[in-house]
Amino acid sequence: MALLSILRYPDARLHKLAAPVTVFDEQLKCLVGDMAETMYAAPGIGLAATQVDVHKQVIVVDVSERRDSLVVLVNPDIVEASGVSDIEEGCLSLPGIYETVERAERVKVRAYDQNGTPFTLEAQGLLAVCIQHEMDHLKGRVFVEYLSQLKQQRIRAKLAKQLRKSA
Ligand code: K1U
Ligand code: ZN
Repeated sequence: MALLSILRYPDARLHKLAAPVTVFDEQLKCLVGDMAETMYAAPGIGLAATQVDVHKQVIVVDVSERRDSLVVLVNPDIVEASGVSDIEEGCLSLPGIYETVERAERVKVRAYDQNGTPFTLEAQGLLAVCIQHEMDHLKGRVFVEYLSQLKQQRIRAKLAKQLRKSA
């Protein structure tokens, strides 16, 4: 397995649309393994393939405290959504930025695992929010894009300052 580098906002590649996976092969399993290792090392509770510059519909998520409950979602599709959640979100592509975005509190998701086996997952709370956040990445959308233009400007300025400091 390998650690992958994570694209930083406002990299234009974060806005690419991910294509559905059509072949469930060793290359896909390798990508899933590398993404999980990268997410745990970051550390994060989710990661979308888009963030590692692979434009396929693949997500890994683990919101457990013990970091032992990996969920792999290939070609995820939300078939039911209800309620309103206002959990604060972070993003490995925008380190240090935390904002609340309105999401569904509960979702029912249909997806495939890395072997091509279909399954349905009913999620709520942080897991539901994280899945919606990662699915947005697959559509080329970053969570801060739900915020006002003024907030987005401030965030871009903060990230630019962070970059200058680290250079
Ligand atoms: O960049 C990402 O998509 C991952 C992101 C997922 C997420 C977090 C919170 C709400 C919605 C989606 C993160 O994992 S940011 C890091 C983070 O939240 C975290 C890291 C370590 C322990 C606990 C949380
Ligand atoms: Zn993110």
